[in-house]
Amino acid sequence: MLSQKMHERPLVYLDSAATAQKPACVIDAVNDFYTIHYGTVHRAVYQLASYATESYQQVREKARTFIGARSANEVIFTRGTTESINMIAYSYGKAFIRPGDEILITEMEHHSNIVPWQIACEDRGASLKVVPVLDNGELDLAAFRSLLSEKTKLVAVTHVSNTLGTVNPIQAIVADAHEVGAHVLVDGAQAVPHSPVNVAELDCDFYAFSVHKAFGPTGIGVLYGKEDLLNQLPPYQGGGDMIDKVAFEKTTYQDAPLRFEAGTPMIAEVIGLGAAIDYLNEIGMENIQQWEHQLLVYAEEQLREIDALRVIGQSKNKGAIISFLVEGVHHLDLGTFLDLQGVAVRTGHHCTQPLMKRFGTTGTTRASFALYNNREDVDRFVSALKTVIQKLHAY
Ligand code: C6P
Repeated sequence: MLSQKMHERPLVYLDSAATAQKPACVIDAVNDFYTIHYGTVHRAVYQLASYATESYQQVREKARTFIGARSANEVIFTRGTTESINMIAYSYGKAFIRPGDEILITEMEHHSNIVPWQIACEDRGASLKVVPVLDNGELDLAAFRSLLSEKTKLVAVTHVSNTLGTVNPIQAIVADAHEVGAHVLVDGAQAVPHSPVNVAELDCDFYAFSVHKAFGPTGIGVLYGKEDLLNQLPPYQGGGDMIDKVAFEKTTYQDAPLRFEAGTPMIAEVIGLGAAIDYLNEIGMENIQQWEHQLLVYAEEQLREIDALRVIGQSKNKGAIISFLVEGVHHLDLGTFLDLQGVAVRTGHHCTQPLMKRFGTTGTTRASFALYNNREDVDRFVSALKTVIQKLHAY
């Protein structure tokens, strides 16, 4: 993938915040599984099915260690961050949210951590409150504290903003929320692939991420939840695997995690997740974090040389994501011309329309880095950007 050419130029892939490229070990693991090991899970006694079930469960344990959960029962496999948040908005909403309650989100949330809560609030007669973002892209923590009250049922907040790169102080947010008796859901989509995450240390109640952004397959995600809390929630979907006993008079359910995994799961995708975790562990999440940080610093240094360019999001604690505007140039034009230079960046609202409104724009150009990027990529990107801006400004 990464050594090919686009429009006859070396590919510079700077869209890992959207989705990450896959290491060979992940592709091989999925391929091997389909080629020689494939079978169903939790449903049969023959050798292939036993092997598949055992492998599937081993990945649950691997994922538990990877995010620092206390028990494998706290790790639910979903289709991704979006499904994880919808699941909690629905099931938690049904169990806990009452008319007059408040759900607190932030202005920097991805649509998938806004819309499910709007739906839940509408269904449950609750109201949605929004923590504002400061000019530098950090959360207004004073406003957050003043919005917290005994009416707050749940705080839903992103760990790292996919648009600004802001790393939020989750531990402090969780501590403040717990003080008023609120639960906390963390959207970890942009954190897990780039830094060590320990849910027990964060003490959050729910944590969601997508595996395709963490170098694994598409269509698979992880939802962490505290075990006692998960077991108080009703199922999100009904079907095979999630039941204890089924009778027409009354059906009883399994405890977490199976309660939330109705139907034949994404077996091969889970196997791919296991390989992705091994790969990340081998490199080391701290090494990855440091590597990406020096790329961020280097890229921001280079970009400062371009007068017409303004970076949106300059928080002190920042992931390797750079959103920017160029005076007199539409982000779509910029993205299109960068592509012709072999540079893949994302343009548009990044599924954060309220945040775009906050910064007075309809979209930005976004370069996002991952462990496979290097300084040469930054140099190519900045040089392409300078060429493109010069061309577009000449029109
Ligand atoms: N952000 C981006 O280009 P899914 O689509 O379920 O895998 O992830 C949704 C999601 C949730 N939260 C955050 C912080 C995210 O960044 C994303 C996905 C991509 O920024 C696609 S819009």
